[in-house]
This record gives sequence, structure tokens and C-alpha cells, in this order.
Amino acid sequence: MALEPRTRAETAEIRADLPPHFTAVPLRRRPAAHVERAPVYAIVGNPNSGKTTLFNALTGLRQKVGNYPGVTVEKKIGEVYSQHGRPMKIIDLPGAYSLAARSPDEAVTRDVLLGRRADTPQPDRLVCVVDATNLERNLYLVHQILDLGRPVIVVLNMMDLARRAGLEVGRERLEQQLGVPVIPAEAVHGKGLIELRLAMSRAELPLARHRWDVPAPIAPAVAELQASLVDDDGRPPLVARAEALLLLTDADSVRVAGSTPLSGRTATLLASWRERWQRHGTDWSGVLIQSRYEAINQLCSGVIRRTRAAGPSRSDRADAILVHSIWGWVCFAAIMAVLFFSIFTLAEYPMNWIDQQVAALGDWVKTVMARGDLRDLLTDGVLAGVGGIVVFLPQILILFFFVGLLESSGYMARAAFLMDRPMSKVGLHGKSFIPLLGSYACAIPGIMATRTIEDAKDRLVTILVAPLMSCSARLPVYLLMIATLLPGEAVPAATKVGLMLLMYALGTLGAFGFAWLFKRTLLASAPPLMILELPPYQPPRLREILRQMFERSWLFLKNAGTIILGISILLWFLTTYPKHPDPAATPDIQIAQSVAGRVGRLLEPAIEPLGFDWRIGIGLITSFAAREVFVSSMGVIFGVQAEADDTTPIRDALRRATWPDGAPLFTPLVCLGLMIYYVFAMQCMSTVAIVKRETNSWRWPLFQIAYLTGTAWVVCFVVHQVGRLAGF
Ligand SMILES: Nc1nc2c(ncn2[C@@H]2O[C@H](COP(=O)(O)OP(=O)(O)OP(=O)(O)O)[C@@H](O)[C@H]2O)c(=O)[nH]1
Ligand SMILES: [Mg+2]
Repeated sequence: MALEPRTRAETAEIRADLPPHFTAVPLRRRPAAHVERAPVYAIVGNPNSGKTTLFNALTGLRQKVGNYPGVTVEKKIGEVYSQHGRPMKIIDLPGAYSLAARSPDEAVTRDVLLGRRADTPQPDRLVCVVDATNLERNLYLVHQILDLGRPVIVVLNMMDLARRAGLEVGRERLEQQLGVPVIPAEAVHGKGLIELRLAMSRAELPLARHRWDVPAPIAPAVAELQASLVDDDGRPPLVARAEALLLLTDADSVRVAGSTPLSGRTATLLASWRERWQRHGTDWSGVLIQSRYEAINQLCSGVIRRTRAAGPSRSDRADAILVHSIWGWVCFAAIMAVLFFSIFTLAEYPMNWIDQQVAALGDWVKTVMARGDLRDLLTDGVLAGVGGIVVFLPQILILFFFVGLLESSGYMARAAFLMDRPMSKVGLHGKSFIPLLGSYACAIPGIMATRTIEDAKDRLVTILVAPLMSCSARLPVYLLMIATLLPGEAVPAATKVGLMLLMYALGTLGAFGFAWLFKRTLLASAPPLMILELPPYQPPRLREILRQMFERSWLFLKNAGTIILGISILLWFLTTYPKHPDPAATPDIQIAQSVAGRVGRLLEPAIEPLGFDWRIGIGLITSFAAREVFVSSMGVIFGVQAEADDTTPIRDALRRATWPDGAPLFTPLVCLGLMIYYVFAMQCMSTVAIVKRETNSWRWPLFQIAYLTGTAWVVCFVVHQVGRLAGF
């Protein structure tokens, strides 16, 4: 729908004869709507309405889907083929309740729709996904979208749930009322896709029939601002009107990252209207919202019919227990306990198997290759490093399986709900818990998920403490230390699980403690109110979960094959060269005078008070790239030191390691100290990068490194010194 650019004179003319109850600057279209390029579609809708499910089904892509609001926090572009085989662009957007964005993820949606983002094509047409079980609330956004004057297709999703809830949605009536195609669908079962694709392929789409007048008291202001915006950059009048409405009623909407700022004239106009309204003391956005809801009520009349009386649903009955103030916590604890037991007990068999395969491979290399540096590089560098990590794949898989279950069933939102009370004690609300819970898997998606938090300071606090949640990269470190500390089958699994739970608890407590501290000092703001939808429980989508597990393990293996491989090889060189002049020198002497040994000993004074020697110190440095590198580094360093011809599990090598005076290095106290160090220390390059991106400055990531690593040192110091005094 190309619009004719308007000259300044024309705009002035329009402004001159604006009716007092102005609706919109009349649309003028070019005679035949020739769209040279294929149209760009955007999928919009309320959170958790099934947009990404639909996007994936249309494009064949695999964006993350989950049964809680706020899964998608960034736009994603894909391609869908029209019925005639023409490729069309389609953009999946974060869910939003309104164009008046409250949080950074909603702002992404708003800015893409209003064409404020330079990095995204402005959508020509919109697919509005509506949750049929919640029509009225969902129509609020639809109403705003229809005002943009672009062709819209409404997808009435979740029809299965609506049916089950005893709701009959009159599609035809809604279509008639709105004047745009309305397509019933069940995105998750692939129903309605063909109809949608057909509609999307149409060369012409009708524009909305509905007419909504800007409420009289604000109409003159909107009209003036609209005209000024059209003048500024010749944007479509209706988009300008939507923009004007937002600018006038939502102070936050002025700040847009990456877009051209308002022209001086528009800004002055805006300020003068705002000031005038403020003097009158009227709630203008309230007027606007009310007016819209009245219009929606009219639209909805006769569309929804209840086929039976509404009673508590199955989800409601489950929630009576799962978010109960006592039973809810019992269930939460039970779920966590099952998770950790599975990590230890189920993973053991595949883990042993991988261990054996790695060892067998090492032995095989030793039989086919002659003794020499290259063979050592392969066995002591590559295999000891990468093999030491790959062993933990089963645990990672189990962890992600559970996280997938929680996300896909809808329990995630309940966990946030339960957590609201403890979180409010530290000044955050339950919504902050979703990013934190996600950080148990990995802090990076966790930090991205903070975009759903409205308050900028709360969001920052959540970002700052997110790395304290024990992520999957710590699993290998914990497991190795627990294996070194509590060897053999004699120790019951419960003890090991208990120790691990202790580490997770320590991290979580740390996160709460620091959040409390930051909310009281650096980033104080008013205590927030949580508004979070509890979506109905859904049967977990196993295929989806398996796919995510696969993706995650692929990432893990890729890491092992690239970063960890690289660091292991480098470390092998650093520990092997320069060679000691005496070829008969013991491995201990050799490594001590290697490059790594010399660097490590420079560092030793800083970590000796923690009970760590320079070899552990090297591990601490290399694992700044990623925490699991610590395990591979230990494999290389202590593998190099082990007798040349045997391949031992790392834990045995560690248990044999000693200080120069013969005292064991990995005492229980040191193992515990190391685990604690990794609970707190900020040892992840990727997290630093993502925090830099999300906070848009180096200040916060640097602060984060300093406070987390500082805390790690102090806590380890205290534990070690107190432990020693206590005689451990
Ligand atoms: N029963 C049912 N469930 C659906 C349907 N469509 C999607 N879902 C489920 O609804 C949940 C939300 O789906 P998503 O596609 O992640 O929703 P979204 O709109 O992208 O959500 P945000 O990214 O958070 O805005 C998932 O659990 C889907 O499996 C449907 O038609 N019927
Ligand atoms: Mg989504």
C-alpha cells in the first residue's frame, strides 16, 4: 500500500480544515496498489498467544516456544512462501499487551510496528494472533493495530482451549465487525495454517472497517502532533496518528534507541500539550484506554457465547495445590530434588560409558603412534581436555530436559508466582524470577529474558545477580569436585546431591542477598507490583523439549570442539615448553619451568590464601573463557603431570596431586573452596558480552566482574582460613 508523499502545503491544507472531532487524515492510495516487492508481514499479539508457534509452523524455523508470557524478547525474521511460491518476509515479535510499551521487549514490538527501527523492514501487513480464550483483553492490542491503517489478518488461535473452556467464538460475526479476515486456528496442531497462508498470499487485503474516534478532549492535540509528524518525515498519516497518541499519553515512548529523534518543532508541540494537560490535572491516557475498551465491548457484543457455565478449570484445580502457600513450596522442593537426583543417578551409566570410550581412544592412540610430542599433544592435550568435558553431556541433557518440562508445561509462571513473596523481601517481584530460573540453565538467555521487566532499575539488578544462579557450565566443575571429594560407590548419592544442592542454594542466596543490597543502595526504586498471567497448564511438548535438548547439547559439543579444544591445545603447549634441558626430569619439574608454570607462580600469592596452588590458578584463568574450561584445564595440567603412559580419570589424577612438600593438594577443604569460588566468580566471557549489549555500556559488566570475583575471593578466603583453624 504505497502512500503518496504529501507536500507541506497539502498538509497545511488538511490541517486547516480539520473537523473539531477529527478522526484521521484521509488516506489516499495510488490508483492500483502495485506492491513491487513481496509484502513484509509481522506477527503481533499478546504474550503467550502462540505467535512463535505460528511463526515456526509457517517458516520451518525453530524459535523458542514456551508456555509462559515473555518467551520471545527479540524480533526474528523468517521467510514464508506464498501460495504462488513467492517468498515473503515475516517477522516474529515479542508479545505485547499494548503499543504503550511497559518493558524493553514490548518496546521492540512497538518500534518495529511504527517503523522506528532502522534495522528492520517496516511491516506492510500484520498477522494479529489472538488468544480465543481471552478475546476481550487480546482485542485491545488488535484495536490499536487496526488504527495503523495497514492490512491485518486476525488469527483466532487456541480454539481448542476455547472449546474446552465452553466458549464459542463467532468468527463470522467478528470478521463482520472488524472488516478484516479472521482465521480460526490451533497453531500447535497446525490447524488453520493453510487458510492463513492463503489469506497472506492475497494481493489485496481489505482494510479494517471499524472506525474509532480519538476521544474528543485529546483530539485537537493528536491532530496537531500528527500533522507535524507527517510533515517531519512524510510517514503514513495513520502511523503518525498512532505515534502521536503514544507520544501524548505515554511519556516513555519518546525515548527510542536507534531512531531519529523528534524534530524540534514536534518536540515543542508535544511539550506544550503535555504541560497544558498537566495543569488541568486530567488523566489523558486513562481517557484513551477507557474509550478503547468501550469500542471493544461493542465489537465483542454477540461474538462470544458460553455453552456452559464457567467453573474452575483443571488448571485452577491444579493451582490450588501448586501455588498454595505451603503445598506449593513442598511441590517446588520435590521437583528440584527429583531434578538433582536424576542428574546424579541417571547420568552415571552414559557417563561411565563415555569415560570408557575416551580412555579407549587414548589407549588406541598410544598403540598406533610412536612416543613423542605429537602423541602427547593428542592424548594429554586434546583427549584429556575435550574428553574431560564431553563426559558431562548426559548431565547437561538431563538438566535441559527438566528446564524444558518446566517451561513447556506452564509451571515456570507458577514458580514466579510462588517466588513473588520472597522476591519482594529483596525489593524485586516474581517476574524477575523467570530470568533467574532460566539462568540455572544458562545466564545468557536469562539475561535476555530480563527484557520483560518494566522497571529499568529492577531489570539492571536482575541482570547483575543473574550469573549467581548456578548455570549448566558449573555442573562439570561441581561434579568433578564432588567426585574428587567423595570418591567411590561407598558414599550414598544423597550426600552428593546434598552437596550439590548446597552449591545451588548458596548461589541463589547470594543472588537474593546482592539484589537486596543493590536495591537499597545503587539502584533503589519503588517496590514494584507484579502482573503476571498464569497460562493454563499444557501437556509438555516432548518433541519441542527434545529439540531444545539437542540444540543445547550441540552447542555444548561445539564449544568442546572449538573453544575448549583450542584452549586445551594452547595449554598443552604452555605446559610442555620450554622443555627442561634434562629429558629425564620428572613431569613435576618439567611443568614447573614451562611458560604456564612461570605465569602460574606469579599468580600464586593471590590465591594461596584460598588454598589453591598455581596449577589451579591456571585453571581459574583459562576458565574465564567459560567455566567448564576449568575441568579440561585440570585434565591437561594434571594429565601432563601423570605418568606418561596411563590414562586416568581426572578425579584420580587430582586426588594424587600434591604440594611440593608432599601434602595433598585437593583436600576436602580445597575442593569445597573451589566449588564455592565457582558459585560466585564471574567466569564467562559470553555473559560479559551480553551484559555489555543489554546495558549498553561497559560500566555494568565491569562492575559485575569486580563484585562477583571479589566476593568469590573473600568467601573462599574465609571458608579456607576458618576451615583450617577448625582443623580440616
Ligand atoms: N492448546 C494450544 N496451545 C497452543 C496453541 N498455540 C500455541 N500453543 C501453546 O501456547 C504456548 C505459547 O506459545 P508461543 O508460541 O511461545 O507464544 P508466543 O505468543 O510466541 O509467546 P511470547 O513469545 O511469550 O509472546 C506454548 O506452550 C504453545 O505450545 C494452540 O492453538 N492450542
Ligand atoms: Mg514468542
